[in-house]
Amino acid sequence: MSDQDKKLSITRRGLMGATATGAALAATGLGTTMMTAREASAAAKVNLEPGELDEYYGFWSSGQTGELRILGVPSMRELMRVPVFNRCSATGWGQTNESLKVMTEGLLPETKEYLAANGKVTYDNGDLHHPHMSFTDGTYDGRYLFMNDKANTRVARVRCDVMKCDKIIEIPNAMDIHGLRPQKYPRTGYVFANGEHEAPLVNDGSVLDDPSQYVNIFTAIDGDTMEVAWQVIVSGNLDNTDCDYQGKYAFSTSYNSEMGMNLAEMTENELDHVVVFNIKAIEEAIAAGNFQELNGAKVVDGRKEANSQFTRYVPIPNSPHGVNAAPDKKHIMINGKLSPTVSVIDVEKVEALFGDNAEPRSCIVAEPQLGLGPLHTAFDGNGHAFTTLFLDSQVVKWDIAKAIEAYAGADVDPILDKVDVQYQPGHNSTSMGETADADGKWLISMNKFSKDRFLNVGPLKPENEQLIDISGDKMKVVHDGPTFAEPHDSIIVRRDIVNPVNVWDRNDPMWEDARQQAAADGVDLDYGAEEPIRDGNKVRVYMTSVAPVFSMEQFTVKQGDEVTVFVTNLDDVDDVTHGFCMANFGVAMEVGPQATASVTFVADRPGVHWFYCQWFCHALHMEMRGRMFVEPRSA
Ligand code: CUK
Ligand code: CUA
Repeated sequence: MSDQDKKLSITRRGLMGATATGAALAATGLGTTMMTAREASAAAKVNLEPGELDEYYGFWSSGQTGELRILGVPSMRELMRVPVFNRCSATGWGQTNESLKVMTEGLLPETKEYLAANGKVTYDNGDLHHPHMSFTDGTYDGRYLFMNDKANTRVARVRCDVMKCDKIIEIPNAMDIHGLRPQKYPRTGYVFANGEHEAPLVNDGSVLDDPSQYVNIFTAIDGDTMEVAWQVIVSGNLDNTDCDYQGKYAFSTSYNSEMGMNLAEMTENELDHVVVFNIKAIEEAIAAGNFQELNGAKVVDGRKEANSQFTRYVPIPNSPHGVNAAPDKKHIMINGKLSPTVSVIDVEKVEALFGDNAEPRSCIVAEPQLGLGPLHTAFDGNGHAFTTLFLDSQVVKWDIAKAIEAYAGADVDPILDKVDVQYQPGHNSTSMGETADADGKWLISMNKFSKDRFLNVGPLKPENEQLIDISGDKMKVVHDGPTFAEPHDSIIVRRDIVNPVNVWDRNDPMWEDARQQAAADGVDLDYGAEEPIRDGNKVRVYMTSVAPVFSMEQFTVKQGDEVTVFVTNLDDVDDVTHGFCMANFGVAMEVGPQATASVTFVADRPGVHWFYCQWFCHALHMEMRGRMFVEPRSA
């Protein structure tokens, strides 16, 4: 045990005493009893035999890596990485014309200007925290995944049929999108997104030190069109968000109701708040034209002092973090972070908040003391909640009904079990747990630190995601899953809901631009062209690929030409992906079966240059290559 771990475990024991849960200590002791039959079968389910498929898809964020990851649950095998906000060497994401269109078309004009001044067309980093699937009638529908970029204030959408990102938009007026959740009912619908960092509403350099001019922005995005539907100006900053199962309200936590600019100021108040958004009232104001237009967005004022029907501020102790709607369609959990409590909102009591003289905390029906650092709560669908305790390095299982009884004065302890996790958990997620179909099988605890759990790989350690069997009364950690920077959040989706294709549709909208350009050049993408097509100093090369050959063995361009190469993969077979790499030009991309991909570069290096297929496709994959001849400028 390292010194730091000793300190940690001592601290944890010390703190557990302070949380007044003798039962919890007894419960954690159970981890050392002999394996029951149920535990043995859980372990068997985790270790899938070669060739066996997982029961669930896990969709994972990757934090500052900027991509979406797909895992199998319960095996915790990583199945795929889907580039979104990042630049990907393997797929050419951030380099192909198709991906650059997705990455640039939704940027704000001033961002494009800023990037151009720095010789770029798009950002190549992102901070992806919260991936969530679209809903229909309170459960996942397998259409889309939505996710935020905290680093550059964007929201992205991934198509679940092909598992590729098809839309990225930058959110105007807001700063640094953090919490994100899709509307659950009647469908998605809106994607709700929190701006985390407050800033002057007109942020042109004229205001720094006047907090009264700082605002924060809550955004509803239309998940079908990926356009901003409306925005609400709020008081205090915004952290996480979720919404009800009725389609009436969204809820966002604020850890800085003080509008402080440094740590001391931000943590001054004992009470912060959760903002309740009245979706109908906002929609009515928008429909009636009662909004201001700000950078193209329709914005209403929901600040405290505006006293509008758009928002209510419910006081919550202290710097609340996660927001989680329970599958009972009735309760919303607000996780206290600096307070050892989770505040439980009854959605049926929210309407009264918008009446006259309502007591702002009258919607709170429970506030159990769970332990230190409650961050996020997940559910099993059987009336139980599972909350991560960051400081205690534990997950606590508690009974929602008992917590409500205790709040009403009954002498009952809602805490059912605690289990140690390694170490410092942030989000957790349960199988189907953020839908009405929560099935109570698996819980993932996403832990920020792994410390000594894995072979040492140097000062930068992996995180540790632990799989916990929650099918019995006691939780059981059954698997450690090391992972690279930094999965914040995940969802676990039943596999029958997710049905991606094996081969692209030749008419996919992804290469509509390529199709149109080819038509304008009199070329059919399915056949390619014999020779490059010249258009001033722009040259377009159309080739097809069928393992193990490209349709062009060689082509010639002039030094300084802007060359666009289109590759259409005619192979119509599962898993025969080709690639195109133009060596020494920094150009490489993936071309999936029946897909077209294109890339543009300036041919400024005279001589013979090889292009080759960079995705292993055939016994003669090495031979799948050809030459580009660049005639020197003087010739
Ligand atoms: S979150 Cu993003 S900072 Cu989802 Cu608890 Cu951690
Ligand atoms: Cu085609 Cu490798």
